[in-house]
Amino acid sequence: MSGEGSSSTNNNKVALITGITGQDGSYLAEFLIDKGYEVHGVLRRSSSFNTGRIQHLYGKPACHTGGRMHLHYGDLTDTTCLISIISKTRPKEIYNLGAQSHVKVSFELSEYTAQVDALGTLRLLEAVRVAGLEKDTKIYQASTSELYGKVVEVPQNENTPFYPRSPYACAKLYGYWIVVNYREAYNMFVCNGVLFNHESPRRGENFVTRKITRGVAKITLGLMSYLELGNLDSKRDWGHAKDFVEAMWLILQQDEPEDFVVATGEAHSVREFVEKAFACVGRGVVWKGRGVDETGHDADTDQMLVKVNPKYFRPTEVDLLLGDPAKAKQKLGWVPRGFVQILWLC
Ligand code: NDP
Ligand code: GDR
Repeated sequence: MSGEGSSSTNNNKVALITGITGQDGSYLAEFLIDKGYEVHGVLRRSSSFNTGRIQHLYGKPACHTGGRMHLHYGDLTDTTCLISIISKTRPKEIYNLGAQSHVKVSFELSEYTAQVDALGTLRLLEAVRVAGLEKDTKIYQASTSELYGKVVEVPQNENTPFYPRSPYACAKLYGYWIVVNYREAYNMFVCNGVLFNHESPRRGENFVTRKITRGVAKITLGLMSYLELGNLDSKRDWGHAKDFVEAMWLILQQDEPEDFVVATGEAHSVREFVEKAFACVGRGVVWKGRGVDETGHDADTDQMLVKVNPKYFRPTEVDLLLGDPAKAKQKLGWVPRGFVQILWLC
């Protein structure tokens, strides 16, 4: 697989995506292929198939016979392979989406999360320099609203100070600043997209939106009796992943490298998400009890549908994230969709 080099290295439209098998990577690959790019992706070796989100792309003539999608085994913890892939493919644009991206898991895998999310970003930047491409290659870094953590202002914009609240956010903080530093030190075209939560039917099943929508479906089909959740009162600014990958591309099409907040500008609680998800199958939810004893019941039958389980609480929580996408709207001409559609698309 790694033997497949770039078939059109003089082409300006050659992109490399780390994290191509993830939610965002799969939408971005689709988006770039449709725009005529030759797309290279870094694929982690796994004992079971991890290409489910991009499998359908092989069916596309442009990818299958047109040679527009290539996967290379690699890992953000392996400098040598990054140098090799970048030297061979000579991408004009790199999208660094690869990460251990689960906030709760990062408390258990803190060192690994730092290796991938923090040092992985540094390795990628250095690999571009070692390949001698620092003046030719634009780089997008997947930064996150989790950087704002215990927020110091609402809504959060490009000037809001950071206050990370998890090993994941601390690792991403390093990623953010090393990108800024390489831009200033080496005049590289490297940008942070500070993206707020974005979801889709391809979202990992242990993130709260997919967990809720799948839970509601299973309860409706009689395959599960109730859903167990953690903090019901945290609020997130949820958008759709398809919209957000377009913003990533737009960020790299600007004349100057800059950082952008990408968000919908609307926040909703997990509790509200649960209520709206059950409303989709015609059920109202009535809440009883408080804190760890809180439960949600069917408004008509009193059947218990939701139960709080402290196992899903985080040692330090991020209570409210609400982004101000004014700069992205004004400079990129980027427009997000609303919350109602999101529920349908999850
Ligand atoms: P996913 O968890 O769906 O995808 C993560 C991707 O990274 C997968 O392709 C995964 O591979 C890959 N990956 C994990 N570890 C490594 C590693 N050591 N080396 C190389 N690749 C690795 O995340 P999303 O698509 O949701 O997010 C994309 C990026 O954007 C991430 O960096 C995330 O932190 C960031 N982000 C996401 C937001 C969101 O709401 N979705 C918001 C803000 C930022 P595999 O498939 O093999 O596991
Ligand atoms: P988040 O997403 O931590 O914001 O990170 P997640 O969906 O995991 O949590 C959102 C909020 O829901 C609360 N919650 C639960 N979360 C999960 N996963 N499972 C539960 O059972 C549950 N119950 C309540 C959480 O406490 C939290 O407040 C995502 C990731 O994609 C990051 O990579 C990205 O950087 C940020 O979004 C922006």
